[in-house]
Amino acid sequence: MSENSGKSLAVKDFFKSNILINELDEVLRFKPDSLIGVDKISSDHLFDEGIKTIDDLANLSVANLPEIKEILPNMLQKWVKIAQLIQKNIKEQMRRHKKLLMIGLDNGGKTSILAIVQDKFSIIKSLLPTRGVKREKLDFFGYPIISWDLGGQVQYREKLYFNRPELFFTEADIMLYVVDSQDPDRIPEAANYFREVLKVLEELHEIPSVLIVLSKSDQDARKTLQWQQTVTSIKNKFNSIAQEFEEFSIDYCDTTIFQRETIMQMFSTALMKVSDTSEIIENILEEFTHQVEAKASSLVSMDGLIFGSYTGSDTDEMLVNNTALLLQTLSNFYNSIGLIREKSIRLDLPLNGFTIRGEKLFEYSELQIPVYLWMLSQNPELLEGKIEYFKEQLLPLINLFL
Ligand SMILES: Nc1nc2c(ncn2[C@@H]2O[C@H](COP(=O)(O)OP(=O)(O)OP(=O)(O)O)[C@@H](O)[C@H]2O)c(=O)[nH]1
Ligand SMILES: [Mg+2]
Repeated sequence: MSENSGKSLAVKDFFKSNILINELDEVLRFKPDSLIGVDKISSDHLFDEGIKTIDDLANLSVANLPEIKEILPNMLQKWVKIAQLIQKNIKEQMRRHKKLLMIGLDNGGKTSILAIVQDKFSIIKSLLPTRGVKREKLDFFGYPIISWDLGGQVQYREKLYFNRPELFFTEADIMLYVVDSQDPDRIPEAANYFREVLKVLEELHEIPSVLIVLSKSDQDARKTLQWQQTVTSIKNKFNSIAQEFEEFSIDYCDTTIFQRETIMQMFSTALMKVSDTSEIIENILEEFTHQVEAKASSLVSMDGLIFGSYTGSDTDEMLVNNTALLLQTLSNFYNSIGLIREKSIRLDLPLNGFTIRGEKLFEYSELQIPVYLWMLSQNPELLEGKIEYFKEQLLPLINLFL
Protein backbone atom coordinates (compact mmCIF):
# COMPACT_ATOMS: atom_id res chain seq x y z
CA MET A 1 0.00 0.00 0.00
CA SER A 2 2.65 2.49 1.03
CA GLU A 3 4.81 1.54 -1.94
CA ASN A 4 1.79 1.98 -4.16
CA SER A 5 0.80 5.42 -2.96
CA GLY A 6 4.45 6.48 -3.11
CA LYS A 7 4.54 5.57 -6.77
CA SER A 8 1.29 7.29 -7.58
CA LEU A 9 2.59 10.44 -5.91
CA ALA A 10 5.69 10.22 -8.08
CA VAL A 11 3.50 10.21 -11.17
CA LYS A 12 1.66 13.26 -9.94
CA ASP A 13 4.96 15.15 -9.78
CA PHE A 14 5.11 15.24 -13.58
CA PHE A 15 2.01 17.41 -13.73
CA LYS A 16 1.50 21.13 -13.36
CA SER A 17 0.35 22.09 -9.93
CA ASN A 18 -3.02 23.40 -11.12
CA ILE A 19 -3.89 19.97 -12.53
CA LEU A 20 -6.24 18.11 -10.23
CA ILE A 21 -5.73 14.39 -10.22
CA ASN A 22 -8.49 12.37 -8.65
CA GLU A 23 -7.74 9.01 -10.11
CA LEU A 24 -4.43 7.86 -11.39
CA ASP A 25 -5.61 6.26 -14.60
CA GLU A 26 -7.43 9.34 -15.83
CA VAL A 27 -4.17 11.25 -16.32
CA LEU A 28 -3.49 9.27 -19.48
CA ARG A 29 -6.44 11.05 -21.02
CA PHE A 30 -5.19 14.52 -20.09
CA LYS A 31 -3.87 16.88 -22.74
CA PRO A 32 -0.08 16.97 -23.16
CA ASP A 33 0.18 20.50 -21.75
CA SER A 34 -0.93 19.25 -18.35
CA LEU A 35 2.69 18.06 -18.08
CA ILE A 36 5.30 20.34 -16.61
CA GLY A 37 7.42 21.73 -19.43
CA VAL A 38 4.84 21.38 -22.19
CA ASP A 39 3.33 24.71 -23.24
CA LYS A 40 -0.19 25.27 -24.52
CA ILE A 41 0.96 26.24 -28.04
CA SER A 42 3.02 23.09 -28.52
CA SER A 43 0.14 21.08 -27.15
CA ASP A 44 -2.12 22.60 -29.82
CA HIS A 45 0.40 21.67 -32.51
CA LEU A 46 0.46 18.13 -31.19
CA PHE A 47 -3.32 18.13 -31.25
CA ASP A 48 -3.28 19.06 -34.93
CA GLU A 49 -1.10 16.01 -35.53
CA GLY A 50 -3.66 13.79 -33.81
CA ILE A 51 -1.67 13.59 -30.57
CA LYS A 52 -4.41 14.63 -28.20
CA THR A 53 -3.58 12.95 -24.91
CA ILE A 54 -0.67 11.78 -22.81
CA ASP A 55 -1.60 8.28 -23.88
CA ASP A 56 -1.25 9.29 -27.56
CA LEU A 57 2.10 10.85 -26.77
CA ALA A 58 3.27 7.68 -25.05
CA ASN A 59 2.22 5.56 -27.99
CA LEU A 60 4.69 7.35 -30.31
CA SER A 61 7.95 5.59 -31.01
CA VAL A 62 11.05 7.47 -29.88
CA ALA A 63 12.98 6.01 -32.81
CA ASN A 64 10.46 7.25 -35.30
CA LEU A 65 9.04 10.55 -34.16
CA PRO A 66 6.79 12.62 -36.39
CA GLU A 67 8.28 15.86 -37.64
CA ILE A 68 6.47 18.87 -36.27
CA LYS A 69 8.21 22.00 -37.40
CA GLU A 70 7.17 24.13 -34.43
CA ILE A 71 8.57 21.63 -31.90
CA LEU A 72 12.25 20.82 -31.47
CA PRO A 73 12.87 17.09 -31.98
CA ASN A 74 14.74 16.66 -28.72
CA MET A 75 11.89 18.39 -26.85
CA LEU A 76 9.35 16.05 -28.37
CA GLN A 77 11.57 13.10 -27.59
CA LYS A 78 11.77 14.10 -23.95
CA TRP A 79 7.99 14.49 -23.68
CA VAL A 80 7.39 11.13 -25.31
CA LYS A 81 9.80 9.46 -22.90
CA ILE A 82 8.09 11.05 -19.91
CA ALA A 83 4.68 10.07 -21.23
CA GLN A 84 5.90 6.51 -21.71
CA LEU A 85 7.24 6.42 -18.19
CA ILE A 86 3.89 7.59 -16.84
CA GLN A 87 1.96 5.15 -18.99
CA LYS A 88 4.08 2.18 -17.96
CA ASN A 89 3.92 3.09 -14.31
CA ILE A 90 0.16 3.48 -14.31
CA LYS A 91 -0.47 0.33 -16.29
CA GLU A 92 1.68 -1.63 -13.85
CA GLN A 93 -0.19 -0.25 -10.89
CA MET A 94 -3.58 -0.85 -12.42
CA ARG A 95 -2.82 -4.33 -13.70
CA ARG A 96 -2.32 -5.66 -10.24
CA HIS A 97 -5.97 -5.01 -9.49
CA LYS A 98 -9.10 -6.51 -10.89
CA LYS A 99 -11.76 -3.94 -11.59
CA LEU A 100 -15.22 -4.69 -10.29
CA LEU A 101 -18.10 -2.57 -11.58
CA MET A 102 -21.25 -2.30 -9.47
CA ILE A 103 -24.08 -0.97 -11.58
CA GLY A 104 -27.85 -0.72 -11.26
CA LEU A 105 -30.64 1.68 -10.39
CA ASP A 106 -30.59 3.83 -7.27
CA ASN A 107 -31.73 2.12 -4.08
CA GLY A 108 -30.86 -1.30 -5.52
CA GLY A 109 -28.48 -2.27 -2.72
CA LYS A 110 -25.05 -1.94 -4.40
CA THR A 111 -23.30 -0.03 -1.65
CA SER A 112 -24.86 -2.27 1.00
CA ILE A 113 -23.42 -5.36 -0.68
CA LEU A 114 -19.97 -3.80 -0.71
CA ALA A 115 -20.34 -2.91 2.96
CA ILE A 116 -21.28 -6.47 3.92
CA VAL A 117 -18.42 -8.03 2.04
CA GLN A 118 -16.05 -5.86 4.03
CA ASP A 119 -17.78 -6.65 7.32
CA LYS A 120 -18.86 -3.03 7.73
CA PHE A 121 -22.23 -4.03 9.10
CA SER A 122 -22.76 -0.95 11.20
CA ILE A 123 -22.70 1.52 8.32
CA ILE A 124 -25.57 -0.19 6.50
CA LYS A 125 -28.38 1.60 8.23
CA SER A 126 -26.90 5.04 7.69
CA LEU A 127 -26.02 4.64 4.00
CA LEU A 128 -27.02 7.52 1.75
CA PRO A 129 -27.44 7.29 -2.02
CA THR A 130 -24.01 7.15 -3.63
CA ARG A 131 -23.05 10.42 -5.31
CA GLY A 132 -21.35 9.67 -8.60
CA VAL A 133 -18.71 6.97 -8.44
CA LYS A 134 -17.17 5.62 -5.30
CA ARG A 135 -13.99 3.65 -5.76
CA GLU A 136 -12.54 1.49 -3.09
CA LYS A 137 -9.69 -0.92 -2.78
CA LEU A 138 -11.31 -3.98 -1.31
CA ASP A 139 -9.15 -5.83 1.11
CA PHE A 140 -11.22 -8.95 1.29
CA PHE A 141 -10.02 -12.37 0.19
CA GLY A 142 -6.46 -11.08 0.11
CA TYR A 143 -6.77 -10.40 -3.61
CA PRO A 144 -6.37 -6.89 -4.97
CA ILE A 145 -9.71 -5.72 -6.26
CA ILE A 146 -10.90 -2.19 -6.94
CA SER A 147 -14.62 -1.72 -6.76
CA TRP A 148 -16.31 1.02 -8.76
CA ASP A 149 -19.68 1.66 -7.20
CA LEU A 150 -21.64 3.70 -9.76
CA GLY A 151 -24.37 5.57 -7.90
CA GLY A 152 -27.62 4.78 -9.70
CA GLN A 153 -29.55 8.01 -9.37
CA VAL A 154 -30.93 9.20 -12.68
CA GLN A 155 -28.78 12.32 -12.94
CA TYR A 156 -25.57 10.23 -12.86
CA ARG A 157 -26.94 7.64 -15.21
CA GLU A 158 -27.96 10.19 -17.80
CA LYS A 159 -25.46 12.99 -17.42
CA LEU A 160 -22.25 11.43 -16.21
CA TYR A 161 -21.56 7.84 -17.20
CA PHE A 162 -22.81 7.89 -20.75
CA ASN A 163 -21.22 11.24 -21.56
CA ARG A 164 -17.72 9.94 -20.88
CA PRO A 165 -18.17 6.17 -20.96
CA GLU A 166 -14.46 5.50 -21.43
CA LEU A 167 -13.83 6.88 -17.95
CA PHE A 168 -16.13 4.37 -16.30
CA PHE A 169 -16.63 1.29 -18.40
CA THR A 170 -13.15 0.41 -19.65
CA GLU A 171 -10.98 -2.44 -18.39
CA ALA A 172 -13.58 -3.90 -16.07
CA ASP A 173 -13.09 -7.56 -15.26
CA ILE A 174 -16.42 -8.14 -13.58
CA MET A 175 -19.70 -6.29 -13.76
CA LEU A 176 -22.33 -6.91 -11.12
CA TYR A 177 -25.63 -5.53 -12.31
CA VAL A 178 -27.80 -5.18 -9.21
CA VAL A 179 -31.60 -5.43 -9.51
CA ASP A 180 -33.97 -5.03 -6.58
CA SER A 181 -35.95 -8.29 -6.47
CA GLN A 182 -38.67 -6.66 -4.39
CA ASP A 183 -39.44 -3.83 -6.77
CA PRO A 184 -41.45 -5.12 -9.75
CA ASP A 185 -42.49 -1.59 -10.75
CA ARG A 186 -38.97 -0.65 -11.72
CA ILE A 187 -38.12 -3.70 -13.83
CA PRO A 188 -38.58 -1.82 -17.14
CA GLU A 189 -36.32 1.01 -15.96
CA ALA A 190 -33.70 -1.44 -14.68
CA ALA A 191 -33.83 -3.36 -17.93
CA ASN A 192 -33.44 -0.25 -20.08
CA TYR A 193 -30.42 0.87 -18.12
CA PHE A 194 -28.94 -2.62 -18.46
CA ARG A 195 -29.36 -2.45 -22.22
CA GLU A 196 -27.70 0.98 -22.35
CA VAL A 197 -24.77 -0.31 -20.34
CA LEU A 198 -24.29 -3.34 -22.59
CA LYS A 199 -24.48 -1.08 -25.62
CA VAL A 200 -21.74 1.15 -24.28
CA LEU A 201 -19.59 -1.84 -23.38
CA GLU A 202 -20.04 -3.22 -26.86
CA GLU A 203 -19.06 0.10 -28.42
CA LEU A 204 -15.94 0.20 -26.29
CA HIS A 205 -15.15 -3.44 -27.14
CA GLU A 206 -15.17 -4.26 -23.47
CA ILE A 207 -16.39 -7.68 -22.39
CA PRO A 208 -16.41 -8.07 -18.61
CA SER A 209 -18.05 -11.09 -16.98
CA VAL A 210 -21.60 -10.10 -16.18
CA LEU A 211 -23.54 -11.32 -13.19
CA ILE A 212 -27.08 -10.13 -12.46
CA VAL A 213 -27.51 -9.79 -8.72
CA LEU A 214 -31.08 -10.16 -7.51
CA SER A 215 -30.70 -8.11 -4.37
CA LYS A 216 -33.05 -7.97 -1.39
CA SER A 217 -33.87 -11.67 -1.75
CA ASP A 218 -34.72 -11.74 1.94
CA GLN A 219 -35.77 -15.03 3.44
CA ASP A 220 -39.36 -13.97 4.12
CA ALA A 221 -39.83 -12.31 0.75
CA ARG A 222 -38.59 -15.39 -1.13
CA LYS A 223 -41.53 -17.38 0.15
CA THR A 224 -44.09 -15.09 -1.45
CA LEU A 225 -45.63 -15.62 -4.87
CA GLN A 226 -45.05 -11.94 -5.57
CA TRP A 227 -41.27 -12.34 -5.20
CA GLN A 228 -41.17 -15.44 -7.36
CA GLN A 229 -43.14 -13.70 -10.08
CA THR A 230 -40.89 -10.65 -9.93
CA VAL A 231 -37.77 -12.78 -10.26
CA THR A 232 -39.25 -14.66 -13.21
CA SER A 233 -40.07 -11.41 -15.00
CA ILE A 234 -36.61 -10.02 -14.28
CA LYS A 235 -35.00 -13.13 -15.74
CA ASN A 236 -37.21 -13.15 -18.82
CA LYS A 237 -36.56 -9.51 -19.49
CA PHE A 238 -32.80 -9.63 -18.89
CA ASN A 239 -32.30 -12.86 -20.84
CA SER A 240 -33.93 -11.32 -23.85
CA ILE A 241 -31.75 -8.24 -23.60
CA ALA A 242 -28.58 -10.32 -23.29
CA GLN A 243 -29.59 -12.12 -26.47
CA GLU A 244 -29.43 -8.84 -28.35
CA PHE A 245 -25.69 -8.84 -27.68
CA GLU A 246 -23.51 -11.64 -28.97
CA GLU A 247 -20.60 -11.32 -26.58
CA PHE A 248 -22.43 -11.32 -23.30
CA SER A 249 -23.64 -14.36 -21.46
CA ILE A 250 -25.23 -13.66 -18.10
CA ASP A 251 -25.74 -15.53 -14.84
CA TYR A 252 -27.93 -14.75 -11.87
CA CYS A 253 -27.27 -14.83 -8.14
CA ASP A 254 -29.60 -13.79 -5.38
CA THR A 255 -28.42 -12.02 -2.26
CA THR A 256 -29.73 -10.52 0.92
CA ILE A 257 -27.78 -8.38 3.33
CA PHE A 258 -29.37 -10.36 6.15
CA GLN A 259 -27.41 -13.48 5.18
CA ARG A 260 -23.80 -12.67 4.57
CA GLU A 261 -23.19 -16.10 3.04
CA THR A 262 -25.46 -15.25 0.08
CA ILE A 263 -23.22 -12.31 -0.69
CA MET A 264 -20.03 -14.35 -0.31
CA GLN A 265 -21.42 -16.98 -2.66
CA MET A 266 -22.32 -14.35 -5.20
CA PHE A 267 -18.79 -12.87 -5.08
CA SER A 268 -17.27 -16.32 -5.35
CA THR A 269 -19.32 -17.00 -8.46
CA ALA A 270 -18.20 -13.68 -9.92
CA LEU A 271 -14.52 -14.21 -9.15
CA MET A 272 -14.58 -17.79 -10.44
CA LYS A 273 -15.83 -16.44 -13.74
CA VAL A 274 -12.67 -14.36 -14.16
CA SER A 275 -10.17 -16.66 -12.48
CA ASP A 276 -7.63 -18.39 -14.69
CA THR A 277 -7.24 -21.26 -12.30
CA SER A 278 -10.75 -22.02 -11.08
CA GLU A 279 -11.31 -24.66 -13.73
CA ILE A 280 -8.17 -26.54 -12.74
CA ILE A 281 -9.17 -26.29 -9.09
CA GLU A 282 -12.50 -27.88 -9.95
CA ASN A 283 -10.76 -30.69 -11.84
CA ILE A 284 -8.63 -31.44 -8.81
CA LEU A 285 -11.69 -31.37 -6.56
CA GLU A 286 -13.36 -33.84 -8.89
CA GLU A 287 -10.43 -36.22 -8.48
CA PHE A 288 -10.50 -35.68 -4.74
CA THR A 289 -14.23 -36.35 -4.50
CA HIS A 290 -13.83 -39.66 -6.33
CA GLN A 291 -10.79 -40.75 -4.33
CA VAL A 292 -12.42 -40.22 -0.95
CA GLU A 293 -15.78 -41.50 -2.19
CA ALA A 294 -17.52 -38.28 -1.21
CA LYS A 295 -20.68 -36.84 -2.70
CA ALA A 296 -19.38 -33.30 -2.95
CA SER A 297 -16.34 -31.23 -2.09
CA SER A 298 -15.48 -27.58 -1.95
CA LEU A 299 -12.48 -25.36 -1.32
CA VAL A 300 -13.37 -22.35 0.82
CA SER A 301 -11.33 -19.62 2.49
CA MET A 302 -11.99 -18.65 6.08
CA ASP A 303 -13.33 -15.29 4.94
CA GLY A 304 -15.86 -16.98 2.70
CA LEU A 305 -14.42 -17.13 -0.80
CA ILE A 306 -15.37 -20.36 -2.54
CA PHE A 307 -12.52 -21.20 -4.91
CA GLY A 308 -14.39 -24.06 -6.47
CA SER A 309 -16.55 -27.04 -5.77
CA TYR A 310 -17.33 -30.37 -7.29
CA THR A 311 -20.47 -32.43 -7.00
CA GLY A 312 -22.86 -34.55 -8.95
CA SER A 313 -25.93 -32.75 -7.64
CA ASP A 314 -26.93 -29.15 -7.01
CA THR A 315 -28.45 -29.98 -3.64
CA ASP A 316 -25.19 -31.52 -2.41
CA GLU A 317 -23.26 -28.50 -3.64
CA MET A 318 -25.60 -26.13 -1.85
CA LEU A 319 -25.35 -28.23 1.30
CA VAL A 320 -21.58 -28.40 1.39
CA ASN A 321 -21.08 -24.72 0.51
CA ASN A 322 -23.65 -23.32 2.88
CA THR A 323 -22.54 -25.56 5.72
CA ALA A 324 -18.93 -24.59 5.11
CA LEU A 325 -19.73 -20.87 5.18
CA LEU A 326 -21.85 -21.14 8.31
CA LEU A 327 -19.44 -23.39 10.21
CA GLN A 328 -16.59 -21.09 9.31
CA THR A 329 -18.58 -18.17 10.71
CA LEU A 330 -18.92 -20.18 13.91
CA SER A 331 -15.24 -20.97 13.86
CA ASN A 332 -14.41 -17.28 13.38
CA PHE A 333 -16.52 -16.53 16.42
CA TYR A 334 -14.64 -19.11 18.52
CA ASN A 335 -11.41 -17.65 17.31
CA SER A 336 -12.51 -14.10 18.20
CA ILE A 337 -13.12 -15.06 21.82
CA GLY A 338 -9.71 -16.64 22.12
CA LEU A 339 -10.35 -20.30 21.41
CA ILE A 340 -7.69 -21.93 19.26
CA ARG A 341 -8.74 -22.40 15.66
CA GLU A 342 -9.40 -26.09 14.94
CA LYS A 343 -7.62 -27.77 12.05
CA SER A 344 -10.60 -29.95 11.43
CA ILE A 345 -14.28 -29.10 11.69
CA ARG A 346 -17.09 -31.60 11.27
CA LEU A 347 -20.81 -31.84 11.51
CA ASP A 348 -22.44 -35.26 11.75
CA LEU A 349 -25.98 -35.67 10.51
CA PRO A 350 -26.63 -39.28 11.60
CA LEU A 351 -30.30 -39.43 10.67
CA ASN A 352 -29.44 -38.37 7.15
CA GLY A 353 -26.45 -40.68 7.15
CA PHE A 354 -23.71 -38.27 6.23
CA THR A 355 -21.05 -35.96 7.60
CA ILE A 356 -19.78 -32.62 6.41
CA ARG A 357 -16.12 -32.27 7.22
CA GLY A 358 -13.62 -29.49 6.64
CA GLU A 359 -9.83 -29.78 6.86
CA LYS A 360 -7.55 -26.80 7.03
CA LEU A 361 -5.11 -27.05 4.15
CA PHE A 362 -2.99 -23.94 4.35
CA GLU A 363 -3.00 -20.18 4.66
CA TYR A 364 -2.81 -17.89 1.66
CA SER A 365 -1.93 -14.27 0.90
CA GLU A 366 -0.11 -11.82 3.12
CA LEU A 367 -3.17 -11.86 5.35
CA GLN A 368 -2.62 -15.54 6.17
CA ILE A 369 -6.19 -16.50 5.50
CA PRO A 370 -6.87 -20.18 6.26
CA VAL A 371 -8.33 -22.31 3.47
CA TYR A 372 -10.44 -25.39 4.21
CA LEU A 373 -11.19 -28.36 2.02
CA TRP A 374 -14.76 -29.46 2.67
CA MET A 375 -16.47 -32.70 1.83
CA LEU A 376 -19.91 -34.17 2.16
CA SER A 377 -19.54 -37.87 2.67
CA GLN A 378 -21.10 -41.02 4.05
CA ASN A 379 -17.66 -42.18 5.06
CA PRO A 380 -15.57 -39.17 6.13
CA GLU A 381 -12.76 -41.38 7.50
CA LEU A 382 -11.65 -42.20 3.95
CA LEU A 383 -10.05 -38.77 3.92
CA GLU A 384 -7.15 -39.88 6.18
CA GLY A 385 -3.83 -39.90 4.42
CA LYS A 386 -5.17 -38.36 1.24
CA ILE A 387 -4.94 -34.69 2.14
CA GLU A 388 -1.24 -34.07 1.54
CA TYR A 389 -1.41 -35.02 -2.14
CA PHE A 390 -4.19 -32.56 -2.89
CA LYS A 391 -2.80 -29.83 -0.70
CA GLU A 392 0.40 -29.70 -2.78
CA GLN A 393 -1.53 -29.30 -5.99
CA LEU A 394 -4.02 -26.75 -4.72
CA LEU A 395 -1.71 -24.27 -3.02
CA PRO A 396 -0.04 -22.83 -6.15
CA LEU A 397 -3.43 -22.52 -7.82
CA ILE A 398 -4.84 -20.55 -4.92
CA ASN A 399 -1.94 -18.13 -5.10
CA LEU A 400 -2.70 -17.55 -8.77
CA PHE A 401 -6.48 -17.47 -8.44
CA LEU A 402 -6.80 -13.85 -9.48
N1 LIG B 1 -34.69 -5.68 2.66
C1 LIG B 1 -33.47 -5.41 2.17
N2 LIG B 1 -33.07 -4.13 2.03
C2 LIG B 1 -31.85 -3.89 1.51
C3 LIG B 1 -31.00 -4.94 1.11
N3 LIG B 1 -29.85 -4.38 0.63
C4 LIG B 1 -30.00 -3.04 0.72
N4 LIG B 1 -31.20 -2.74 1.25
C5 LIG B 1 -31.72 -1.38 1.51
O1 LIG B 1 -31.92 -0.72 0.28
C6 LIG B 1 -31.61 0.66 0.40
C7 LIG B 1 -30.64 1.10 -0.66
O2 LIG B 1 -29.39 0.49 -0.47
P1 LIG B 1 -28.05 1.08 -1.08
O3 LIG B 1 -27.01 0.04 -0.86
O4 LIG B 1 -27.77 2.44 -0.60
O5 LIG B 1 -28.46 1.15 -2.64
P2 LIG B 1 -27.55 1.60 -3.86
O6 LIG B 1 -27.79 0.65 -4.97
O7 LIG B 1 -26.14 1.78 -3.44
O8 LIG B 1 -28.20 3.00 -4.25
P3 LIG B 1 -27.49 4.25 -5.02
O9 LIG B 1 -26.25 4.55 -4.29
O10 LIG B 1 -28.45 5.37 -5.01
O11 LIG B 1 -27.24 3.77 -6.42
C8 LIG B 1 -31.10 0.85 1.82
O12 LIG B 1 -32.14 1.33 2.61
C9 LIG B 1 -30.70 -0.54 2.26
O13 LIG B 1 -30.84 -0.74 3.64
C10 LIG B 1 -31.43 -6.31 1.30
O14 LIG B 1 -30.75 -7.28 1.00
N5 LIG B 1 -32.69 -6.47 1.81
MG1 LIG C 1 -24.92 3.37 -3.35
